[in-house]
Amino acid sequence: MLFSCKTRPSNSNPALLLAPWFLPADASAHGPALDHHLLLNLWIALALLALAHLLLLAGLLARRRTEATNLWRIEYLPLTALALLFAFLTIKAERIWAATRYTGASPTALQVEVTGVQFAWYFRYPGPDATFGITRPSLVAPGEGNPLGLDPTDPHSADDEVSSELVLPTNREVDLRLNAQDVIHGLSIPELRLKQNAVPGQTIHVHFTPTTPGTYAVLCTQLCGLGHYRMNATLRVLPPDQFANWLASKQKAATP
Ligand SMILES: [Cu+2]
Repeated sequence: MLFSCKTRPSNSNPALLLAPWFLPADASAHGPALDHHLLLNLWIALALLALAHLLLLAGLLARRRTEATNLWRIEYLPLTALALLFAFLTIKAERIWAATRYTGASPTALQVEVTGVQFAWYFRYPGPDATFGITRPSLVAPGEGNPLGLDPTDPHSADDEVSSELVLPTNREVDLRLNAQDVIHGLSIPELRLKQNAVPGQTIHVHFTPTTPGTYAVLCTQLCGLGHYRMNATLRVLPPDQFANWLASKQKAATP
């Protein structure tokens, strides 16, 4: 299935051939800081490239000198400055990234479980009891409508909602817990500036706040098997009232 993604231009407009040169639209609260840091890295790399060529030219034109004191000035000082610059960029990048990964979500964040399986994504909402029901690998039966192996004897699983599309409200923090059933999959939502592997046997949390309503592609970025190319899903970011209506309609449909 091909996605229609609001933020990605269609190929029918020749003026948009340059579109791949730009970043996708930003739809999450942490995105602008990441974009800013990426641009800072690119500008610094460009400046260093220009400086290196100027120094190379100056070195070719200058008369050759062999004094040992020059070694500090032309070699060790720039090396030290570069090491400090790259350390600063790395620490800043790590902090921006860690904010979505290691700091922990607020207790009021919306809980959503994401499971990667060859070759689909499933999204589970805990329901009114706010607790995910137990899943068992032996109960996994996609053909019978139980792709995650929900245990029907666990009372918490009765109100769990499993969906093949990810639907989230705007301006509310989301705590995603990532699982994989078989091999390593890579959850990627470019517009949310989100990319995290889903690893079998582990539950990995990432948290973020969607800001812009729209329809976005959910991709798999790990080569996870022959059907990897078709492992994708849709994310819909809705205003809070529309999200509440969507969730209520899912729950109503599930009630016998
Ligand atoms: Cu995959």
